[in-house]
Amino acid sequence: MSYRHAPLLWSALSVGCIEADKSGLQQQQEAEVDCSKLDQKQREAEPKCQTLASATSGSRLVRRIVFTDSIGIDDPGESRGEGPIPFDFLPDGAGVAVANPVGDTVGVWDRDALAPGGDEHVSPGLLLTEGGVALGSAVRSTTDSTGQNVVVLGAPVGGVVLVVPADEAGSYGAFEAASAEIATGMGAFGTAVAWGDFDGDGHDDLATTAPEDGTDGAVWVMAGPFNGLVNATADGVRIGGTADLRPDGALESAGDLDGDGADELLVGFPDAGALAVLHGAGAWTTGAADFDSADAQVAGDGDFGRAVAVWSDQNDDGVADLVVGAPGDSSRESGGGTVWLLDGGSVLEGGSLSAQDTVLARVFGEATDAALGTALAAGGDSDGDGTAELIVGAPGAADLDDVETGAVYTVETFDVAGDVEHESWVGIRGHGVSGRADGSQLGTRVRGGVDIDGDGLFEVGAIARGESALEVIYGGALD
Ligand SMILES: [Ca+2]
Ligand SMILES: [Ca+2]
Ligand SMILES: [Ca+2]
Ligand SMILES: [Ca+2]
Repeated sequence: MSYRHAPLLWSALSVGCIEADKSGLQQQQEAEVDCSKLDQKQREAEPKCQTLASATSGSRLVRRIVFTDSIGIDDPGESRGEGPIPFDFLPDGAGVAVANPVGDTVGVWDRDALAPGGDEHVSPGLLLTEGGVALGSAVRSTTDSTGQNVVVLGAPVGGVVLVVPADEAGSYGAFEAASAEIATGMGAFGTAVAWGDFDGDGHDDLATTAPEDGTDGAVWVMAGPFNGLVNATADGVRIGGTADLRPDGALESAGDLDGDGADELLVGFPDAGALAVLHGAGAWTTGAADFDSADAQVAGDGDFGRAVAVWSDQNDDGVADLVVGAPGDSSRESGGGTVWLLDGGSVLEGGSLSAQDTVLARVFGEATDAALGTALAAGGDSDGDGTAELIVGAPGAADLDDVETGAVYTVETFDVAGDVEHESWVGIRGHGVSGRADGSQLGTRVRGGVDIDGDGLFEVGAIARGESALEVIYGGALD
């Protein structure tokens, strides 16, 4: 592989190291500040009002892949409609799987195709197709509990989830090789998928949303291991939505937050503005349930629950903390969006909570319609300082010239204060990358946590929806 620095592929890296002055911060928390009455310069000087827009510059290696007819469509813009571009990196940084659900195709690119510095088109090494099922509406790649690498694909028009294993050469074969086809055939089953050991028996299980199942939607949970056809209706467990809680957003395994050996499940309800937390090995893993019996419900505003991620323990209480995106939130800028950092320990205690009850920090999008928090992912350490980062997408964010390119941020930490005034934003350290052009919508989807080139620094992947492109931003030093 050849490596070269990308020559100003990014118009500007729009977000820089923002380090809140903590002594100043504490003073600021004593006084009320109305950020909406300050201009941009005043806000940037005011810790309580800082957003992700403060600037520096830098460069990292990047690789862009633009999706053309080689993944089964003639006109990427037209054929994709307005739909998303789901993707996931393959385990061990072996490549990436990117879906076009409108075209019923999933392309798989291997590591070599992602060599940094390039901008030329590369066809996927493998193309998976299955007509008429909205293949790849959800894409999740993982290593299962037996050590097998799998790609899990949701196909909600077909009401099916496919589990496709890697062969001995590490390639993902045709669907004939799918180790499992898990289906109800209805209700948009397969719209979002999560993978974890929810019942705590040592085998990975599958959860999927079915937002059109019945009146109020549902989440289905199927116990692994999987082999062949699985009839979810007969062998799965249904968690029914309610009139207030229709599962139409994020679905993630939280990992084992409480250390009892079973993974917790996080379910987002952005239409309602809520997040449900179901403790692993709960009654919902063996029998029908509904979300009124969730261990915890956290309520927020502005599409709260559109995206969710588990981050490292930010307040040093021994419990990993949760990050929830509310990309439609307008509490600071109209449609600017908000990312909430919630105290995982408080959420584990359970009950009916508001986001404010459990907040450690929150960050506001810096511009109208920035939609900060549209996508979230826990990343690895991309700059080599030893701390893993959180990846945040804001597809409507503006760059330093106020061009709405979208942006993706790698957040080192929110500066969590012991006694947080919930209305204040308490500082952040992070970096950002802007999209290439007006309307790029960089940050529509984000993933991370893989080291593709093996240099020990982790890469960040982000969809630029407006360009029908994936940008892979390689880990490296920042200027
Ligand atoms: Ca299990
Ligand atoms: Ca647990
Ligand atoms: Ca914590
Ligand atoms: Ca790397």
